[in-house]
Amino acid sequence: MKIMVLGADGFCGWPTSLKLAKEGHDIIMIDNLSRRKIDRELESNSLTNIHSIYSRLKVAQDLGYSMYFINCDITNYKEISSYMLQHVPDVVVHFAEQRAAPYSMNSEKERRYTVDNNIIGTHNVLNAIVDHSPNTHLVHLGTMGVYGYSKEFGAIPEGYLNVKINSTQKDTDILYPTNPGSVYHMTKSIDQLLFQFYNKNWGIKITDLHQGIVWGTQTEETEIDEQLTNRFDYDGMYGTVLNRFISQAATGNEITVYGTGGQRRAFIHIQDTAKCVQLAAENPPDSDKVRIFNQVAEVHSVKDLALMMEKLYQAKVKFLDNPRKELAENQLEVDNTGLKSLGFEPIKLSNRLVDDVLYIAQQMKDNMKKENILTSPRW
Ligand code: NAD
Ligand code: USQ
Repeated sequence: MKIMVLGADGFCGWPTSLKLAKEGHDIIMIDNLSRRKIDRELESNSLTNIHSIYSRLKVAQDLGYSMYFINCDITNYKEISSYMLQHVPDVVVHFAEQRAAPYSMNSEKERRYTVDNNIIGTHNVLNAIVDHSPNTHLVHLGTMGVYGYSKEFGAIPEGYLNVKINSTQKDTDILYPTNPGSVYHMTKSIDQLLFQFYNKNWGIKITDLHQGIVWGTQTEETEIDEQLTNRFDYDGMYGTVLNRFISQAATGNEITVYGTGGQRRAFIHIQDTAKCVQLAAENPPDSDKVRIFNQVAEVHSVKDLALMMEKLYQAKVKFLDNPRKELAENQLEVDNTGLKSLGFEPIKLSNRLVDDVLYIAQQMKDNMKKENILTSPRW
């Protein structure tokens, strides 16, 4: 298939592009390299040494992969629509959004940037598909954060909640009520409404993958050559909790638990991100309803992860005032039967896998800027 990957230079986009290319698909990679620019703006960095998109691409092409890169900002409608018209892809995989909750809550500049970038970008992609490639299947990376993280309505279903209407006593499926915890998560909630409308009105085929927190850094595909190395965020803005804890343990820093650590979240390994996107892309839905899958492997509390670091690596755990407005404790159960029915066999957290990531973090420990560990804004 011809697959256009938006956000193909990012943490999830790069290994997924490689995986899809290895599986024999033709990959048109699109990115405006804004994530690398934000690293410079924050004076932060990936813990791993990442090569330029052009060096990455050259190595991948030498391996025989059909990959091609376009530097394009998807908020520029003229550009993204002209590439859609030129390529008419079978599938568009959309990773190209500002994805850090803390960054999106930093100040009005980042709040507005996140909304402008994410909403305009997603809306442009939908319009480019309607106008130039109406049979394209859009696979979007959403987030578990659109649901909030509670068992208020029972186990979290895949996008739609079955309810009984009091006045009619009839059962119906409604889009799960959104409960975002940051401006970033709010943009993903708005994306959902855009998808419902574009599907209803134009019958666009859409899969929204509500992904949990991704951990790990390398995949089978990025390990092939040093120049294909994937990024590893550890800082207070972009680093996600488990990778932060692993990198903190690897560098002799304290494990930074926010609040009590009673927050339960869903997790998935980066190799599985690539696998799940492949499964969704190769198995398109009907166009009569937006298909929503929960892209998660397992649920853990933040505290349990910290205690695991303490036990495995004798790391010191530090409980800090929580900079975020979130539930101090929550219960969470998530339905992930959709992707499993397509063949997804989740990789679960194991000592061996954590050891692999820890080894990389130890190798790269000189790259860690300690002053960037606690940079989250408070909200
Ligand atoms: P990332 O920041 O590493 O990658 C995003 C990429 O998109 C970057 O390379 C960036 O330059 C590009 N981009 C952003 N705006 C763009 C624009 N307007 N035009 C073109 N390119 C643009 O983030 P990631 O961790 O790879 O996340 C990818 C997607 O997966 C995001 O949409 C995110 O919400 C979702 N997701 C990520 C996680 C996670 O834990 N990393 C979990 C759940 C969902
Ligand atoms: N946390 C700590 N200590 C830290 C960092 C985080 O205790 O040093 C806690 C946070 O308070 C929070 C939890 O860990 O309760 C998760 O935080 P996170 O930064 O790992 O995850 P989050 O902000 O939710 O965002 C990440 C990705 C985002 C994606 C989301 C999936 O950055 O793109 O959408 O995970 S999910 O969380 O399932 O909604």
